[in-house]
Amino acid sequence: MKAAVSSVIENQLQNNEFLGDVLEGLGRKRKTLPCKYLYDEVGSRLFEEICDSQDYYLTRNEADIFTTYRDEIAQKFGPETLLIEPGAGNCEKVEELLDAMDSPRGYCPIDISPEILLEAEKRIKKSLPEVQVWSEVGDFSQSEVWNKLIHVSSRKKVIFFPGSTIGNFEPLEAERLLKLFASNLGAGDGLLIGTDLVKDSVILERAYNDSDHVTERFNLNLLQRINVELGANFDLSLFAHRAFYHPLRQRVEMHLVCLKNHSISIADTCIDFTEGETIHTENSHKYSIAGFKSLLTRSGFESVCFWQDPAKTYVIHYAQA
Ligand code: AVI
Repeated sequence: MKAAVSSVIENQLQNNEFLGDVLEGLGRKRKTLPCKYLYDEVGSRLFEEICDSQDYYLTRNEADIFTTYRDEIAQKFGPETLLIEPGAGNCEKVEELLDAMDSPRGYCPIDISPEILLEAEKRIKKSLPEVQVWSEVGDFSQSEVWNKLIHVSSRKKVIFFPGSTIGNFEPLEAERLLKLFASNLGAGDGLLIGTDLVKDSVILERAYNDSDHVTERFNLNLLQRINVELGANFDLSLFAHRAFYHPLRQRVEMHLVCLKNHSISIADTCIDFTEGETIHTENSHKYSIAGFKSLLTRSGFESVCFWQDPAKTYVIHYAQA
């Protein structure tokens, strides 16, 4: 009963934060919504579909790099390394790596969803029973959750941050996050991180405008989520998905374009939309190898080496604190 009450309170707190962020973002002159809200249950499922799509090369090419170089990568870590994965989700990418590691000390996935973590923990315990797993529920961009990991002793730690997730942070935010990672590592500990490379805008734009329109549904689902969870009345047919590469900012921007002047309401607040204006829902920054190395240096890491797919679309960097 106590647990049920506390989970109701927790849900309410999360909804209040969601409402506050939505009203703040839509109250701006240039409307925006934080991309973390794209991932409710439906959004997470759609994102998995994006990862499997032919046009979204990132997941496939990163997986190829891991399959080709997993032993070489694991050797860089050395024996008895503790692998920490912030934003682990279903921990799908880590098994191959853990399997290649020499007597790993254990694995610490961090995620905001306790349900997803529990399921992933069960799966890893089944497929790799010799690996100890310590899951932590929390927001990896805040120091609190990292403090909870202090009790896990290890000879060496490596933070594993695949999927080009770092690209969804603004450059200064990315630096802040990498500094937070560095502050939770000792000298010689590692960071294994995946980044998408700057490339031809046609390839980039195809990846975020896939021919099956899954990214479009993923983007529009954010409005549906606001309708369901916050009682808003968005008409999804009055918005269109738009994703384009901004060469100066070196990022793919995702927007929802308003197709007709109208107003909506969320919790007694009325918000006007003008035809042609957009809600900016996500940035996906692309890095050159040199550009990312310099971000690593600014954040307290020293680049050790990197691996690429044969078509040189994607990079996995290894750096030391
Ligand atoms: C999770 N993240 C790295 C994806 C990306 O490529 O920025 C999210 C995504 N948005 C649209 N397609 C994929």
